[in-house]
Amino acid sequence: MFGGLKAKLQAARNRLGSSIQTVITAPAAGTGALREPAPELVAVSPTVPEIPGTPAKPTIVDKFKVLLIERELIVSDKDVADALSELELTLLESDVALPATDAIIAHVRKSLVGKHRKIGESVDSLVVGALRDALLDVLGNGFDLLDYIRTHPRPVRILFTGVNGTGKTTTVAKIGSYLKKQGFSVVIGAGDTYRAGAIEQIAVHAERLGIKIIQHPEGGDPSAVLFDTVQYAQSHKIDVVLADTAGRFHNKANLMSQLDKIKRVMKPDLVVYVDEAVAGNDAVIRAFEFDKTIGADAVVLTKADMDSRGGAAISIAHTIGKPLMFIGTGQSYDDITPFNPAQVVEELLGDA
Ligand SMILES: Nc1nc2c(ncn2[C@@H]2O[C@H](COP(=O)(O)OP(=O)(O)O)[C@@H](O)[C@H]2O)c(=O)[nH]1
Ligand SMILES: [Mg+2]
Repeated sequence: MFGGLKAKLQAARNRLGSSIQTVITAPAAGTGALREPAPELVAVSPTVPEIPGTPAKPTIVDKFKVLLIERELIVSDKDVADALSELELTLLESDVALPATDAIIAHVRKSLVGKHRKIGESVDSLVVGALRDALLDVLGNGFDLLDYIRTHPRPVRILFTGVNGTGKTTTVAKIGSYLKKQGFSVVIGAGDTYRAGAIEQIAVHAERLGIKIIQHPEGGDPSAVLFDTVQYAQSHKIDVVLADTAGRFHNKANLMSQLDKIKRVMKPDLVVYVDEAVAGNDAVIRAFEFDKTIGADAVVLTKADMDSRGGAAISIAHTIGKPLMFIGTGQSYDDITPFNPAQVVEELLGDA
């Protein structure tokens, strides 16, 4: 996951670092900024290993990674302009939505431009710190479903929505399995009464997972099935109701009014919008439209295993203002990961 974006961010980080290194080593000229002359800064490269027989020749990247900011460093807008334009392009190419890209660039610029006086900090940690803060800012806080369930009256009712084929039914099964392993009791409502075979599909998952399912015949009213599911949960003291629904587009008025009715009848605590990470910016736009039309409290992005660009995962929370809750990473029940922004940022910016 995020493999492509990670490599690109690494390149952007090196590029930003070397443009700041140029500021440090260049004589104070031109911009009028007060810069420390080179002798005030210590360029040390003790970490570059000596290979016997070959004199170690640190690359420019190695150099700036250990170049320490000893006194005041002043970076101007102009110094990082080219590197920031490259970062912008990198993000857009990775399908990061424009508003999220703009926010990241503005944040990095704000962190880097101006005065820095951090004794002993390396240029690289200055750059990584700027990128980390910018990414954390757009990724938001995530959504801890376990904590939500623990702190809300039972049964917690969760309604899954989205367009066709994005992985709603699979996600309902995966989350059912995840919650069961965490010790919660679960009932699934087979709310896709529309597509042929949909009821059987979710019923097979439920049976494999040992989870109770409530179903009506194909073609029935999904509100009625989900109403029955909630009633079952109430009378059996079940912790969580997971409601599957048929896929639909936000601009199909009749299907959206059906969803509206479902909401009125089952009164979900959470409406979860499911889309696929591989759809990139399209997923972000659809999530935005869905949220506007029917509302969404959190998002799940599936098929992240098939997406190395990572753009949708980076931009969705910032663009629609709703947290990303889980990432789907494959076809097995365990292929689901709670979205943890700090972990994702470490993965993206880590050296490994
Ligand atoms: N690779 C991969 N495939 C997935 C993931 N989630 C769902 N799928 C597959 O996507 C297809 C559609 O899933 P389904 O749950 O039926 O979508 P729905 O129409 O939204 O209910 C199925 O073949 C799933 O196995 C995922 O995280 N990774
Ligand atoms: Mg389905």
